[in-house]
Amino acid sequence: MDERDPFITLAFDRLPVDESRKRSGEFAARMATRRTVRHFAPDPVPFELIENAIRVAGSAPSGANQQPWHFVVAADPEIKRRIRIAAEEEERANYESRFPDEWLAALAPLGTDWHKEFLEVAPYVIVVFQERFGVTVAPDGSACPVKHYYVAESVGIAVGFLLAALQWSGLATLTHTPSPMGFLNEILQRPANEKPYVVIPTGYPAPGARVPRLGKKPLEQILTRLGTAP
Ligand code: IYR
Repeated sequence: MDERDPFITLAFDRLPVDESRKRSGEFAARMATRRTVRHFAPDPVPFELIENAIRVAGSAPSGANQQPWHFVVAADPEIKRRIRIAAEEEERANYESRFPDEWLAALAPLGTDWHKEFLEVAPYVIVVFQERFGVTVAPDGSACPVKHYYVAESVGIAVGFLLAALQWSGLATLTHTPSPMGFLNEILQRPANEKPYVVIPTGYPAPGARVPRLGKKPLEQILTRLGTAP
């Protein structure tokens, strides 16, 4: 094996097709039970589950493999409290005056308002940052920006992986986007090339947690099949 060869042979375990069918069905069934949860139990969750889920997120494909993401996991009650206070301040202004009526009407079925207690109650609040550009150090020691490609798409895919991994490991999640989110750079001390993408409280649901009666579009509505593969 030539260590200088920039290509390696793919490591790929081809599964027996029955095994593929079984796994695909199990995964689909497990994911179908996912609901966005806004009421969490304060119960502890092994950090290992979060670490593994972030490993999964970090395995996502990305533009030019630049992996333009960073995940901050807030478990410290004081930091979670500061995030809650700042998020509620923005969201209060959103709900009370900034959201147009059309937006408020779209949100009505979700039953959301400016209160964001979950930011303190959930044992972990994962804050996902997108690296809008990279930073390298030039020979003279100055910082140079590096262009990143397909940043929002790449981070979106990684967040999809993250949510699926957390669901698969038995945890509930919420995709929360307080707006604007600039306060997160300050509280979490992230550099200016990083922009908050989404906030994901995770943990176990509170006993008896309620969720809106919502459904997903049936397969026939979201899938168009053209022909049959051999
Ligand atoms: N960020 C606000 C409002 C909100 C917006 C959308 I679009 C949602 O799907 C849910 C909420 C909040 O978190 O309440």
